[in-house]
Amino acid sequence: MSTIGDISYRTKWLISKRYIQAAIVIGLMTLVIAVPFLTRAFALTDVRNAGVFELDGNIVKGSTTPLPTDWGALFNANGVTQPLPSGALDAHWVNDGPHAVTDLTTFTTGSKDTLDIANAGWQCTPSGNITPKDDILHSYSFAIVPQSGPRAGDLLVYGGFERFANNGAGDLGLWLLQDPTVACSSTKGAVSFTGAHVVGDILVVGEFSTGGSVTTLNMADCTVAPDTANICARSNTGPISTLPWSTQDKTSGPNTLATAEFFEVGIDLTGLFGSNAPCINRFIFDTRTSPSLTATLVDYAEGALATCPTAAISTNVSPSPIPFGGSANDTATVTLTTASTVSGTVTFNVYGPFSSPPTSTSCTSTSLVTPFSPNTVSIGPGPSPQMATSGSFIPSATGYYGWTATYNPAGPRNGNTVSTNCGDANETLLVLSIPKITAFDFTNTPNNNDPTLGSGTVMYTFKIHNYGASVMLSGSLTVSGSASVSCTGGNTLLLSGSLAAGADATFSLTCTYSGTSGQTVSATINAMFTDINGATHAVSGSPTTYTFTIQTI
Ligand SMILES: [Ca+2]
Ligand SMILES: [Ca+2]
Ligand SMILES: [Ca+2]
Repeated sequence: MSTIGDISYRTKWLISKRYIQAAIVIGLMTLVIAVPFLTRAFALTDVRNAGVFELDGNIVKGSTTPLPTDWGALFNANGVTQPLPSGALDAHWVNDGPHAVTDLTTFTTGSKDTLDIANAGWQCTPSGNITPKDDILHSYSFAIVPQSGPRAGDLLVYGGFERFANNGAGDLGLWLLQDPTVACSSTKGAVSFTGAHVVGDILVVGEFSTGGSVTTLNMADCTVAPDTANICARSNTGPISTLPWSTQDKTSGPNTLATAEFFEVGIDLTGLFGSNAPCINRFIFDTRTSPSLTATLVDYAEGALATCPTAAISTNVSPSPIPFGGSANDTATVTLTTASTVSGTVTFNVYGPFSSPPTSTSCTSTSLVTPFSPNTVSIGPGPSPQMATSGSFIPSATGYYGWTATYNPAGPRNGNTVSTNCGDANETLLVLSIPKITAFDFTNTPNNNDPTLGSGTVMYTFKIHNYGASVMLSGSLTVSGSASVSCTGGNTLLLSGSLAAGADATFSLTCTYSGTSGQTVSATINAMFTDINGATHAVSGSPTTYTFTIQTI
């Protein structure tokens, strides 16, 4: 059994580092933190005393501790992520063993931290012969924003891994990467990584060294300056035999980890970066020949860890349709993929008027309605989802209008910029002119409204008033019935012609009829109008039909 002692103790920040590829200077800055270890007894704690995760050098949640979670509570025996505690953003478990199986994810010897990931700077290769102390078996990640306590609102990231042996000195690194596409796996020969570094990527390095008879391991950050240090790491100071999942060790029996074969670290990214911490999407634990940036990298285990939520936006224009002269609003709902805060602005734009419902290509700079657009309103801050309503839009012409809405987050922790598309459902406003039938009557002679003689003359009159902008009328007044009926100029009176704003159009039709008792004469208005945008709609108003019955005595 090995012990850990004389753990190197140092802290180093390199806040500016450049990767040079093919004579092109790529302006990448990487924060490099050498994890300082200090040997001392420790109590159960968390990074910056956050009180949300057990950084206690073991894997399972303590039965008597007050802290809400540990690795063994985040994942089941198969590494499947379990329901996460309040404020949690993401958690992933990666299998990188067992030792006897060829590992498809190890670095080629030419891969260095100082190289960019892209352009073959990092390459992977399979290996069935990893030095036991450098062989990672499992790794895991967790991100949370505490909802209460001393670090409420901070973005905390945790990582942990198991290794196969503990003999001799050992070194490790943890990359927190923003590019979600960083990955590599090879079944034969060297394969280049996908993805690239992004300014703000983070590397944490640390080391195990042997000697002495120390049986506890700690990081200075956890206990020396617990309220201000933003990194806190631990290793197991004795064998771990209680594991939620199967693992192995070179010298112990199955499902036991010897001293210093488990490592975990917590990082307060808000403490390091302030409110604009980079959006982490991948984590990579590696083993290495030293904490140096030019160390030869050995094994790695990579997985996802999304610290920033993805935003979705949905919208609804209401009311629609509206009469010309009315107003409408658009309401946007922004939803985040994790329990995060919606905060920022929503910008609404209106396009039109169009003669038909807008499509995905309708919204152009020439159809943008100004000065109403852009109409920017604040949204949140508040827990997802949040809603924002545009200002009231009063169209100056009839027709169809298309709305779009864009969420502009205050920061990456509030999600990404996301927009609706032109022609989306619920984003079309229809503005109608409002011609209306304001009068419809008829006069019967010789016996008005009492056609007891079996025959007579009926004159129909009706009026359409235009409350809106100028329109073209169309349609008809049609007279028919089971009685014999004949109208001057035909039984159908066609409606046609323009109707100016505010004007009346009056129509009349005279008919003669004859029939027996019970037979009917009926007149129906079917009036339409076409607005200045070419859209055709029904004229409103009622009644549109009169029917009378002949009653001879
Ligand atoms: Ca624990
Ligand atoms: Ca690996
Ligand atoms: Ca491995």
